[in-house]
Amino acid sequence: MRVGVIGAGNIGTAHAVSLAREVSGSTVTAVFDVAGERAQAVAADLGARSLPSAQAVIEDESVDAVVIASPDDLHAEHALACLAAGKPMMLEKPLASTLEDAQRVMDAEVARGERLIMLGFMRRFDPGYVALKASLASGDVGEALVVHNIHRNAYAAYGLDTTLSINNSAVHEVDISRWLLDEDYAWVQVLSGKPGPDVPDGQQDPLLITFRTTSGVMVTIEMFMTARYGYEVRCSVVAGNGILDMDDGTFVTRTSQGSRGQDIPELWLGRFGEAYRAEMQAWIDGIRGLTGPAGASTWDGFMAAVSCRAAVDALNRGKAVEIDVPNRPAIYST
Ligand code: ISE
Repeated sequence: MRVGVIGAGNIGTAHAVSLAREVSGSTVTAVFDVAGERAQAVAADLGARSLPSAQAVIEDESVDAVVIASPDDLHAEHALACLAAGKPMMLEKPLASTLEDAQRVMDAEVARGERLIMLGFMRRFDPGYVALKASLASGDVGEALVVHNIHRNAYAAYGLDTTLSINNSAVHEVDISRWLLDEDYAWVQVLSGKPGPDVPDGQQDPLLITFRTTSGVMVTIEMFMTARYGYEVRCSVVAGNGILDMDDGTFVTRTSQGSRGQDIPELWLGRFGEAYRAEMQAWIDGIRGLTGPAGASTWDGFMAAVSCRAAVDALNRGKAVEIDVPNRPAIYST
């Protein structure tokens, strides 16, 4: 698969390098970024061409498939252009920056009648979450009653904006808990309280978000964007017959000089490196026809957008909000 990459920031560059050097069955042939020198540097490093626009990448004859790692508010525009060109894409999360745009992208894919989008919810490929889902599915601890999530960033990489904390960050927990439990949300409430020391006036951080699923499982998310000390993601499931805590295989405990400790990453690339690599391999295998569709679909991205919109409403209105689950279009039934 000859892949074109739109967006050569941290994550776009990581995907490009992984596709060129680690994933089997793919090469990178074209790169675009608004910062032209960055695109040129990545392209030169990987033996690709740097092109003058996102559209040029999408239309280029040397591009069979596209990675979209542009800013969130351009996801819909770039996804719609790829759909129009009939090219498969790995679209970074979230599906779009608004629910209305998410709906437009899903409608366009449904109108085409074929699934071309894999959404970048990489945690579905993280060994920790995969093991957690397998343990839960084995039935050993019984039925899930509560899922507790913790998601902390050392600092808000895109500036602290409470809506973005939900739509760009907590969206990961919204998706992964829905995937773990295999059900949708029916209800959400959001609390904020005393702000952390780095929180500007008018913004709220940390947030405590609670969803209830259609069968009644409670899902809690502590979303703390300005935790200072490092990047940390945790998940525990409280079930009827036991507890599952996700181990974080990335850390080594070092005991020396009378103390015991672990290094923790500053950013998500350090924590989820293997998940990103596995996600890219699954995407390439899927579009080469070696496996079926992999990872999160447009429907999963749309349901995450519906759920995040309800959470933002709940925060702004200061009360719980009910969530209506729309009908799932037939192309997403498998
Ligand atoms: C960022 O965009 C990501 O996707 C990271 O995985 C997440 O942890 C971070 O909070 C987001 O800002």
